[in-house]
Amino acid sequence: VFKRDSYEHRATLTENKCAKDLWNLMARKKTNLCVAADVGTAKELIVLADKIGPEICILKTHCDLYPDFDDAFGATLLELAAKHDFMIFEDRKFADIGNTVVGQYSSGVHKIADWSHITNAHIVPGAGIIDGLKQVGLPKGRGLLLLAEMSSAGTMAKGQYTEDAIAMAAKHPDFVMGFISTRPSAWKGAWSRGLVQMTPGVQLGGGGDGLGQQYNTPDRVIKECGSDVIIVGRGIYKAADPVASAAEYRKAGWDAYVSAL
Ligand code: S5P
Repeated sequence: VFKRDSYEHRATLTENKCAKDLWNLMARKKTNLCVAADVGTAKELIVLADKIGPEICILKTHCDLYPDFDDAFGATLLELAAKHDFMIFEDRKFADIGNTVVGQYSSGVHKIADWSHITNAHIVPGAGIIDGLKQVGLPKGRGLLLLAEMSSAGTMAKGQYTEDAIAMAAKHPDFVMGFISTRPSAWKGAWSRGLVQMTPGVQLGGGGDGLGQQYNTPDRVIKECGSDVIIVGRGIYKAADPVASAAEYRKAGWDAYVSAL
């Protein structure tokens, strides 16, 4: 078991507003569950978010999946986030040069920075991607996650690449709020405990999906892999009863956290 500090304590170790808000939200609401709402339409997403909102700390979106995305999308989600006390994470996985991501993050069709508290980026372009996103996001109080590892089979994000992500995060403590990671308990490089570790590839039954996704259980992800937030997609939105399933994942994730304190 990877021993950890409480979420309350970790809130005091970050310089990023979003990370502080998230640590405090998780402690107050007693949930470390992020739902990956990869449903077919914005309409379905909003219905789902209203139903499972009470169980989650974060609603993760892929706004380019929804054919009915419109200008009201962000405001509607922000209302639900306030109603149910959760944060919004647009899983955009930016991967371009600084100048290009400034436009992709702030404007275009989706205007992500206007409604998403959290977004994420690949580090493959180098540090300029963080400078670009920060120019847009920091004045709005947003937070950035770096993809330090991925859950998919054969991922290139390992070893030195992961170490480089840790080093880049350390240079931007005001804006980088944490990582997408799979096994931070095994990381060799030192990283600030104010940073949040979020892990996708979570299902109670384990296994995979035939397209490279690899699943671990919530218990293993929190206790052995050293993560802070479990990201669950199909395990919840494809379940016969998504609300009951979200409650089950929430309990599994929270029990694992409490038992690792
Ligand atoms: O390495 C990663 C990073 C991410 S953000 N592996 C992932 O699966 N994700 C995302 O997590 C992916 O885009 C999807 O939205 C979610 C996993 O969904 P599930 O249905 O497999 O639980």
